[in-house]
Amino acid sequence: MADQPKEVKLYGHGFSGYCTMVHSALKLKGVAFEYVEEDLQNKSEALLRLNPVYKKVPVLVVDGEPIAESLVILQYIDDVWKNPPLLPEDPYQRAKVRFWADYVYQKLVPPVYRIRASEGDARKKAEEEFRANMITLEDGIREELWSAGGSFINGEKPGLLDVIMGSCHTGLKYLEDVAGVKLVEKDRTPLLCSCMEAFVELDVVKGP
Ligand SMILES: N[C@@H](CCC(=O)N[C@@H](CS)C(=O)NCC(=O)O)C(=O)O
Repeated sequence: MADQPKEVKLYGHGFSGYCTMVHSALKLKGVAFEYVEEDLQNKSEALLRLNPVYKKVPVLVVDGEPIAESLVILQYIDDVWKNPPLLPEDPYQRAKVRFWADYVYQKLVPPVYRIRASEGDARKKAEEEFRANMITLEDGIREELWSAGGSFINGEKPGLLDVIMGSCHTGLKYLEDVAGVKLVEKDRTPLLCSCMEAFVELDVVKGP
């Protein structure tokens, strides 16, 4: 077995859902790491050097090697620290999970940004788009991934999609409060709601 990495450092920001995903995955895997909070208005030289292409957090640095982009980082974490696994073993099932993970980034994140940046009709349109895309995600997960049993999309233990959606729960609730909108609808997306709630209640996720 390859040697386990020795030094793990996460550059992040407290209000970033992307960083929460990486943070949660490291905690689920029991990986000890150093956390560096970035000032995004005044980015450190280290961040600019470690992520010269996008200049964004999160960046995970493992034994001096930087990895950027949250979805890439999450899959890297799963490759290096095998247990508990976030992706299924079966290649087709892995592809399905990756498809829906990408869907979250392509179809749920953009309307969230638009809700935050707009008002009136534009905000209403973005809200509707978000809610409709949540229903598509719920249906897709039910049809292709979920196997009834366990509190998570993944089953008994949280997997990649639980980490992604669960890590967005607090931010979505906050956005609902400040923007006065309803984004997470229990009656229309009950599976997603209960999995997200189960995720944030995990002791290991709630802990430091
Ligand atoms: N696609 C990236 C997005 C990361 C991202 O947007 N990070 C934000 C914080 S939530 C950031 O660093 N913003 C600083 C900037 O845009 O200059 C990922 O998945 O990691």
